[in-house]
Amino acid sequence: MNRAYLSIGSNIGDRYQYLQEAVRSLSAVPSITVIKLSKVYETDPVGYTDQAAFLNIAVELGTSLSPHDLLAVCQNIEQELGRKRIIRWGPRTVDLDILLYNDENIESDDLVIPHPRMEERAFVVIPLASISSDAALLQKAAEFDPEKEGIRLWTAFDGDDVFVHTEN
Ligand code: PH2
Ligand code: MG
Ligand code: MG
Repeated sequence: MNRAYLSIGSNIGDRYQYLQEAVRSLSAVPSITVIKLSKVYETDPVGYTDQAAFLNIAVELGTSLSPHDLLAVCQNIEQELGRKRIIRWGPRTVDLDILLYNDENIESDDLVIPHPRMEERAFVVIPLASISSDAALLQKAAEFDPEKEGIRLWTAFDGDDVFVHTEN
């Protein structure tokens, strides 16, 4: 089983519901197991700043899919949830980015792993470090000042119960 970490973000419409739908869609794929979810963070927009605040989470997956097949799943989910690519780094209903896949380094035209900008982005590193035991990552997260970076805890609970176990 391969171990992958994703970052999921939304800043249009019912952001929380988009995160939920994205996680539900991931866990509905037979070759994917959702192992761990971070809490939900509300984060000021980075890159293109004239847009609404995001909700961001990090997700740990077990999967038998290759990195490229996992990318295809992520892009399908983005399409199903109505994402339109209009502005680079602009508003999106939902964005699923593969951050890490085992310890692999992948550089192809459509996929670069580790995600090339992850370490400079507090909205990625802080949620990710919260579900990781990687010392270097925890160190990186500790170097960010969440207030200065515009990152706030949005839910006080871990996502696992709310996002994954929907049968009750
Ligand atoms: N995603 C981007 C660009 N800027 N800012 C925040 N806060 N959260 C995001 O997920 C995000 C962003 C491109 O994917
Ligand atoms: Mg992104
Ligand atoms: Mg993306």
